[in-house]
Amino acid sequence: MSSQVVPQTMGQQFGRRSWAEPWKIKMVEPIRLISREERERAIREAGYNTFLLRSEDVYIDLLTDSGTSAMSDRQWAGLMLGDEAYAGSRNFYHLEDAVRTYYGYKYLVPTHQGRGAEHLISKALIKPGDYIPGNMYFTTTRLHQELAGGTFVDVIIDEAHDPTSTHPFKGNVDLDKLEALIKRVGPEKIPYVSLAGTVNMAGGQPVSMANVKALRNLCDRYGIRIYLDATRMAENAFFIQEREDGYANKSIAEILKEFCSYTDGAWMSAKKDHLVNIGGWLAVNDPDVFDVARNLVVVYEGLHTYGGMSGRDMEALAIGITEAVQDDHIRARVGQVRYLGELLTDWGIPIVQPIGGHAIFLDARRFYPHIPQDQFPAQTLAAELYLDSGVRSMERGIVSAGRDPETGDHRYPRLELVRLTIPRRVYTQAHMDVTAEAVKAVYDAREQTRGLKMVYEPKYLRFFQARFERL
Ligand code: PM9
Repeated sequence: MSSQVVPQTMGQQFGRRSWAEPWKIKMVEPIRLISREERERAIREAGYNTFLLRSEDVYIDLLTDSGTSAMSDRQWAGLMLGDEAYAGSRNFYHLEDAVRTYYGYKYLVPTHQGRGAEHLISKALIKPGDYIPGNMYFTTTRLHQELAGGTFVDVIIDEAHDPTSTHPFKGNVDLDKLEALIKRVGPEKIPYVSLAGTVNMAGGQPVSMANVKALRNLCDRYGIRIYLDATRMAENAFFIQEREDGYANKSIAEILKEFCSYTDGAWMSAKKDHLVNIGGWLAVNDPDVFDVARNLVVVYEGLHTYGGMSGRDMEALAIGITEAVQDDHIRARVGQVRYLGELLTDWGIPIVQPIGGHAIFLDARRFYPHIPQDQFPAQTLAAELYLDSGVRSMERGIVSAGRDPETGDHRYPRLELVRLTIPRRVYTQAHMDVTAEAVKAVYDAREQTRGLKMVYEPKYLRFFQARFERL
């Protein structure tokens, strides 16, 4: 696959060298595009929420990259090697080895997926009244911090909230903002810094190695721990290799391990970087934190040698970890995202820049300047895109931000986005072309589009289940 637009003439083609994915396809799953009338019925019945569509009614599914990757033949073979013992499964030890080898942490607690690990770390470390600074909120992460009695404080650099800023490391922590918080509330009220690489809600934007090193120095001065959301850290390592001085000749695996060495532990939604359909983990260096988390896991997830996964899931995950850090895999993965983003940029469609690791984020504010934020422009855009083409995307704006737990008011994030999330090793360049053309068609019809009103709102993580009607 090329990251360039297809050339018009053979002359232009001369000298061109494309790259391609480091795999070939062995098994396929049919997909189909239902008619416009059927899509109209489907999205109305789903309350204009793409999470409530049936997957059979979707043509190209860019809802999420979570649990939607294609496993390799080795991972499928690994499923046959599942040791389904209740306790001490051999696959758990393979997983523990893989996490130690590539992430470097000492102790591992397996969980059924990322939010299981977020629950454990939040419960283990946060006391009511604590503050948890982080480089932009993530929906499930912040909710678990709040449910444990904490308050999340955003300390990401300002550029992250500006979709047009081309800062190469928009995921960086603003150390001045963090130090101001430490001085205001006192370090004893900050159980840890919640650091994510890459930053999902900012557009899949990376954190630099220089930033995590400086963060470590600052936190050491105040005795504060750093826990990493490592969900897309392999992708973060790619951006460091590409953009940061001194890393061009280091492998993704080396960069990943160095980055983790500046942190005290990590939680992981293995459904992303690790190329499996289910799974997660928490890994830490502190034996006391491990002790608490290992005790909590048996209450909420399962025994400490499976944590909600079957033996075969853990085997596929252990293999996925080794595949996830291969340089040619990551290059092709981010390259495919970039291919779609470059097409849209060339056509003048407003997206978050620079193009991130796992998705293209359409800027719904610039798409629909006539739709006020409380009429849900991004939710509207996701519904319109599905209607046009059967492409499923996800709202990442005011609906995802939810309500302030103290005032009960909507939170109004500066970023009002729709995410076109690319599953790993699943779609081809032609699927990206079809998607780009669908976005263009919706963009061309933008002036006629009206917003939505919310008619059902669940208490937690409302974006998953809220329902809307057309205004
Ligand atoms: N992320 C995503 O689609 C899955 C559903 S939430 C909309 O982006 C980070 C950075 C994530 C993440 C999930 C989780 C939670 C933690 N951190 O979904 O519980 O992107 O495995 O992980 C989703 P689980």
